[in-house]
Amino acid sequence: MEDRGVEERRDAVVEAMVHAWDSYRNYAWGYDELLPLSKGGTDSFSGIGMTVLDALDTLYLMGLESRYLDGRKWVEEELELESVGLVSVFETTIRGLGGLLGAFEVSGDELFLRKAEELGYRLSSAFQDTRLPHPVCFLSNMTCPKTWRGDAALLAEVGSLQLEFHSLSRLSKDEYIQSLGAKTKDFVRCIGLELRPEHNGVPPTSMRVTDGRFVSARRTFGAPSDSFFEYLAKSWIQGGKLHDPLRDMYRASVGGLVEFTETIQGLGSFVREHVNGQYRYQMDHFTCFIPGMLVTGLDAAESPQQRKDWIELAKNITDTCLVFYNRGVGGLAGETIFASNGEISLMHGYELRPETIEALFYMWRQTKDEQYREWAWEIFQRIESNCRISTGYAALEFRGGELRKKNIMHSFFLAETLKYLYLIFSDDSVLPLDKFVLTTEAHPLRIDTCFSSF
Ligand code: DMJ
Repeated sequence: MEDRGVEERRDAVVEAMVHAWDSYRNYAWGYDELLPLSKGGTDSFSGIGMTVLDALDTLYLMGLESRYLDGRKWVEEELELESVGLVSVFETTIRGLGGLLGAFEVSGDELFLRKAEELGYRLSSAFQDTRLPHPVCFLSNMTCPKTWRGDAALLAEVGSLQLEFHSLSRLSKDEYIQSLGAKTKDFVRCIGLELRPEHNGVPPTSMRVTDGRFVSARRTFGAPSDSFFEYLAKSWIQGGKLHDPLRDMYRASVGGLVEFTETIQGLGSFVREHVNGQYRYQMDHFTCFIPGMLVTGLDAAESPQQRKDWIELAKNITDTCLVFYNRGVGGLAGETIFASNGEISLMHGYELRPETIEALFYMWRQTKDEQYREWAWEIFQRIESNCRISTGYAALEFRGGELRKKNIMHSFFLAETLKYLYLIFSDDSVLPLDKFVLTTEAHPLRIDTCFSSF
């Protein structure tokens, strides 16, 4: 028998999704994201309807059928990729392509696969003439201009496209589309070739797309590198745990993570950055993706002892992320935490981000310790009381000594934050982790056990 309290909590999360979606539907339909304060929409991703694409699989999983069908209809009748301008290849892959593929995986509806093929095809202009992918391209005419960074791109941009493109290649019957997954895995191999022993498995934050050379002296597990590490583990799992070099790259990066992590009084396991030969005591909220990554990648451990160590590290970093919340104004965490000479300073505010809730979800699945559900519920209630307004959910900033609402509801709030909350109060049979791998945007992609890759 299911615990009544859990069922009620899950229903409350579903109601929050209804409120977020209906607000977007009422005030920002077809725009990329909702502006909850001004009751309008913004095309923060060049007008691809990002919130629709990002939210589809969450709506489906929650059983919100009429809303899901409304989103489906929009994809069928309104999504015109040929008229979308300049996009970030990374954001469009993880949110848009991942969203369409996740919707296909949960529903089996071929419409989403057809649209994913078209989007994957248009994005593939980024892969044509350089060693690493261009970071931005026009979907309309499939050209890729330089950015203000010139030939440089960021680690997550070039090294975390492979989960989505691997799935697309596997599902498509088109020969060209089938070739794209391998290309995105080649990018990761290229990054691996540039690594030196002194990097300790942790590449610098940026590299030249022309020749793959590193062009930064900063190394971090936070932005803009985070999902690179996550995708090492997850693409090894997605490919049936068959490709040893990928597993070895992942293991090496966790070795680096151990070096980067220091215990700090009052904070616990703090994941530092490395800049110009020195550690810097700065940890992003983004970094709270690490416990989920560690739990997902446990089978890559070299020994039972290492497995235990990784679980312990995951637990400790989750605890640190909770400290960020408990010490933040309103009980929510801002973007970055600094620690120096025994002093700790937190940025206050909250961007509706999922990473700590994601950590709680994976720790719950791994340990079945009820405490993780309790913490998730606590954070959900803080979101409800601080971020919810009659026209949606608003991110928060700390200005003039108080928390103020910001005029944005990010699409990842529907794709990730509310999905992880729903999953934590659901049975493990909803998205079983031996059958699905969740992308960095929490879109479920099926693990293929008889498909050797990389
Ligand atoms: C999401 O879009 C993805 O998780 C991405 O990898 C980085 N973080 C944002 C949400 O915080």
